[in-house]
Amino acid sequence: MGNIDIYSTVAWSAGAGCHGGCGQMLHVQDGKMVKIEGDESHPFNQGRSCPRVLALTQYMYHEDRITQPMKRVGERGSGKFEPISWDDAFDYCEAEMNKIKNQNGPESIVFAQGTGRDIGGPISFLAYSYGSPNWVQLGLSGQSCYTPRLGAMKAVQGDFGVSDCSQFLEKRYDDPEWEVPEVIIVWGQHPPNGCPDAFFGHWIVDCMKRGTKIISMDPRNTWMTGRSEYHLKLRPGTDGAMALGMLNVILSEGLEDKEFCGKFVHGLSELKERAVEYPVERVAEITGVPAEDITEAARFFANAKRASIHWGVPIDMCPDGTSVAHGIICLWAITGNIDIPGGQVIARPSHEVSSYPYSTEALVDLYGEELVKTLTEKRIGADAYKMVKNFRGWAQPDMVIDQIMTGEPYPIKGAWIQTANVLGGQAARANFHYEALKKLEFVAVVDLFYNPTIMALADIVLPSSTFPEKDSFRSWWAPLSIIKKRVQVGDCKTDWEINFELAKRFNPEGTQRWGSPMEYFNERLAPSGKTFKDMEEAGGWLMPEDGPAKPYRRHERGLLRQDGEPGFNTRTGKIEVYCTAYEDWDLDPLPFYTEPPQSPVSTPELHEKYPLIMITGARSQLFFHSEHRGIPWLREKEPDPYVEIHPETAADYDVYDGEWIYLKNDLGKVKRKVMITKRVKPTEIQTLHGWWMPEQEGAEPNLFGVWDYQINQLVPGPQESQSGFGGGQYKTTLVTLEKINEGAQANG
Ligand SMILES: Nc1nc2c(c(=O)[nH]1)N[C@H]1C(S)=C(S)[C@@H](COP(=O)(O)OP(=O)(O)OC[C@H]3O[C@@H](n4cnc5c(=O)[nH]c(N)nc54)[C@H](O)[C@@H]3O)O[C@H]1N2
Ligand SMILES: Nc1nc2c(c(=O)[nH]1)N[C@H]1C(S)=C(S)[C@@H](COP(=O)(O)OP(=O)(O)OC[C@H]3O[C@@H](n4cnc5c(=O)[nH]c(N)nc54)[C@H](O)[C@@H]3O)O[C@H]1N2
Ligand SMILES: [Mo]
Repeated sequence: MGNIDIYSTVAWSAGAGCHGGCGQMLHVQDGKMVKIEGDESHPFNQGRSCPRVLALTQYMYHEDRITQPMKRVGERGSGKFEPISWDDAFDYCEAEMNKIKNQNGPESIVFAQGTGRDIGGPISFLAYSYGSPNWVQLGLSGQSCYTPRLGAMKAVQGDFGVSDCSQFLEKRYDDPEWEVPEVIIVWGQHPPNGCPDAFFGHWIVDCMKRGTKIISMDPRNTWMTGRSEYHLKLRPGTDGAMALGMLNVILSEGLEDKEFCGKFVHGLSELKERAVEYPVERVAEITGVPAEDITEAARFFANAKRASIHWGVPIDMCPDGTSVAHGIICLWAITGNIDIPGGQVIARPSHEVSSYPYSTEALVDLYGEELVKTLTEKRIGADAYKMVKNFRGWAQPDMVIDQIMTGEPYPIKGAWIQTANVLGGQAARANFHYEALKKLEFVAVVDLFYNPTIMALADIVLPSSTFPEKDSFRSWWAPLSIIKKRVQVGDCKTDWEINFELAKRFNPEGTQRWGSPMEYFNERLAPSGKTFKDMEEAGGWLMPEDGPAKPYRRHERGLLRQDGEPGFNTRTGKIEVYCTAYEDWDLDPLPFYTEPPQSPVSTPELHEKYPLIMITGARSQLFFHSEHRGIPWLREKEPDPYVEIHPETAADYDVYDGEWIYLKNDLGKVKRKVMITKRVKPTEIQTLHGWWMPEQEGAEPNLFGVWDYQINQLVPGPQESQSGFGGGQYKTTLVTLEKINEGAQANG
């Protein structure tokens, strides 16, 4: 046995699964990774790791890992695949995709990704090189993951913002410029479990240890809510009303930061008029939270010198998520908590590096004018929703699947699926997605393990790599990091390598200046003044330097606007609580509240039949969405899909702890194991999504048991938001319980 060498890299994508950013030390012996641990010198995680990273050796060298390109040989769904060479695999994809392009046009293939991994760069590179504007988070109803919050921030304040936990400063908590936030509202988030959106969850805990007090906005009891000063247990999906109620308290009591508002807030009087429509008594009735708790929490937040709001995906999953986010932004804006130490800090990519080009000029240069025209003219959803047209560049997921089903206004014939388990976890209306996607002529999936989506649909499967197996880079906020390849497993290639090869075949002219992905990386990294190699030599990461990407008070120093004037990066130069961009997009320029599409209030009859509000997908540390069910160290800690049920509800339905039952509504029924717990209220239940059983038969009709356990069969769609963003009904589905053994409806 050779020596063990220890290398550093940064975790992102396959392996941990997550939104990434943690520095890791890889212990490598004879070309094989034998152990991994957190890198204590890395400012992001400071040595800490999650269970999924710690189990990475089991993931990388798992016997089920796909390590060669596989081509389907039997019928679709038969689960019969045969290994082929990479050359043959690329030739096959090229030929099949060109066939569709010639017959139907390049827009007839959709390029589907999952959540925010290291995929935006490679998948847009391939989609646009091929000529399709239809890059989409396929199945994610309402594109309800961060996009609504990001879109709202961009529109209202011209920039993105996050809770300031010193993450933009190299010395972190020891930096003299940083100040501890007095209060953080943790709103629809469970930071220790998820670390979403380039935010390390334990930063909040680090702040708590230094004195930060927490207000929790969560229908459930969690580790975090138990340590909060205030815990407002609102009814799922009523966050928009809660934000307006708190705005009402602050504005009617004159607790806003008058100096900041006078200088930097546009439309305060209009906001006041809107907030008046939401007196706390009304909000108490909507949300189920006592009026005095709302009032006290609002005062506690507004009276703090430094406060911020850390928010999660349930905000996006509220109907009109972009408006809910708008209301919450108003809270930090009118209290002057933006761009100050310990407040909401403006987040820009370090050194202005991005993994793919955004500007029209750069897009035309790389992909040609024809493609760029289709981004507004043919991209699905751009016509229907001005916000979708003007923000982010993705097709609207609910409309994509409807179009696959109907063929209107033009047919969709193929899908390139990379980093998404559409049928196993991402899509609401899972059965509808199954039916629609079955109609496609060509489906390629790039993944690491067989899953229900591959089994049901794939014509070809291309094996991708985990983060220790790849070269890549990461520019999502700070630090700017490189991901450095240290080992190789089987014949796996990275997403960049796979897409780069095919992109060159489809767009030889636009891509000719790069001979390898590394040459492309160096071009993207250029704004930092460093090459990949330079960064490697400098330790692998760079913290922001003084300028637009580094806090604080950039709005006072004229660092946020193109014209160099003080103020924010909006049309008026102010934070637009009355939002002129929303006005342009035919949306209400002020925050408002909409009741969830299914709820005791909006559908009382349905509620009578299905009296439980089902929250799905409160994150488990052990699994990333539908992943990791086959990793022994992780699965043994959480072997079965359980549903959290309050003791009173369990008694009403006569079910016992550990009993297998069905959760049921008009869309179907799904198996769960009862966990009796006071984590939830009697009126609500909670269960994790993404369940399938890798140990079961994968071929049709079983598809790894997905139809027994996949909760998204019960989640309805499409979204009904006005902006096209937000409103996936993942947290507000109405269901009932049914006993399995007796077959009959339980009482209740
Ligand atoms: N009921 C319910 N459903 C939900 C949610 C919920 O709260 N409730 N949450 C929704 C949200 S917010 C999101 S973002 C979606 C996420 O949905 P997805 O992103 O589709 O989630 P995963 O199950 O992680 O599927 C990712 C697939 O990509 C593969 N993969 C992972 N990393 C890589 C990589 O680096 N390269 C390649 N090629 N493949 C990789 C994995 O093996 C897996 O098969 O799910 C949504 N679904
Ligand atoms: N380990 C792990 N980490 C992950 C993921 C994973 O699957 N596993 N997924 C990643 C992805 S893509 C995302 S989007 C994030 C999501 O992670 P988060 O943004 O934290 O979202 P959730 O875990 O869905 O829910 C967080 C809390 O919100 C509460 N909640 C539910 N409904 C509502 C509501 O209507 N209003 C309010 N205010 N609260 C509500 C839940 O009870 C829960 O405690 O996590 C990311 N990180
Ligand atoms: Mo997400």
